[in-house]
Amino acid sequence: MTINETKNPKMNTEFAKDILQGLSENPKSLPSKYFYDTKGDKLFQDIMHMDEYYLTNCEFEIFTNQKEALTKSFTDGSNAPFELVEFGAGDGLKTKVLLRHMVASEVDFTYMPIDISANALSKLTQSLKSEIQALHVKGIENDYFKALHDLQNDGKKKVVLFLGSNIGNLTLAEAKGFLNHLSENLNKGDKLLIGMDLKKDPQVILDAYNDKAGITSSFNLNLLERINEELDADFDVEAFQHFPNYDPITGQTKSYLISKKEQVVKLKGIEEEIKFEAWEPIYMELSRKYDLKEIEALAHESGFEISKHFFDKRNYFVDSLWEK
Ligand code: AVJ
Repeated sequence: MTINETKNPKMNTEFAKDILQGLSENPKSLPSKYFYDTKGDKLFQDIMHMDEYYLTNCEFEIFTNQKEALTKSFTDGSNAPFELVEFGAGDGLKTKVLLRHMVASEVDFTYMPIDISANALSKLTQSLKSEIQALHVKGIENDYFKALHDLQNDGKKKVVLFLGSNIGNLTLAEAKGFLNHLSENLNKGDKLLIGMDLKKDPQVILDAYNDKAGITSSFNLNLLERINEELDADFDVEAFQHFPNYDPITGQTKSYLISKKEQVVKLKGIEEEIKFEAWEPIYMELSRKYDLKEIEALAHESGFEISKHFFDKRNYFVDSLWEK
């Protein structure tokens, strides 16, 4: 039987295929994009509030302390209306700091969050409408690049926000592809503000992905629980342990779930079995850290010039403003 022939009409075949493929390869892996179901969204919210997870705090500090300079650099002193497009806004906590300031300063712009999740988008636009009444919001439910492509010839300058070190989930090659594609869908003079996590004390980085309360561990294990639910599988989450590591040369933080014993997991929904050796890893997530040289190279290779770097006080994180 193939996945397309399964009897369960509720099963998401794309999910089933990706999970089976990842678990059939050697080494095994699972796509981190599947972390974000309802429980995963909630756990990621908790991660963003942890002391160890400095990334969110740094970016919040940058937006709070440098909102004036950020706003000025978006408009270059011109009064022309523009579009502030955000990829993957989430709950918009950081963006709201900037939006409030821009509205109070009577900057002429429309905020356009793009998300493929209609649910996430409507939650965000609802809360924005009640919290910042004078804001012009136009949520777009689409793929990032399709949405940007549709806006390319509307005659408005664009500033794209891609925050939170979301680029860090991509390999270097994927990041180059992503940024090239982004650049192709912008016009000369359009801008990108991209949040990137910087190389730093390796212990600080490791602690961010290995918090004492075990929230990041639950965040990873939750994908096994999701597979149990959606593919009628029998992962015993107690038999796996979260293990992050950081390579200070490549800047790659990789998270693994390690099988603590030899075991067989049944995926009844797709009639498959997966065998684990004792101490066999599943590669779960990449969170890449960059240095400024790598950021410059990435910008230039994808057709951008760097206008300005906005750092937090500790230089842990950068919101880097690029112009096409
Ligand atoms: C949302 C992809 C930026 O990689 O730092 C947080 C996700 N994973 N803790 C990151 C995450 C574990 C996060 N990003």
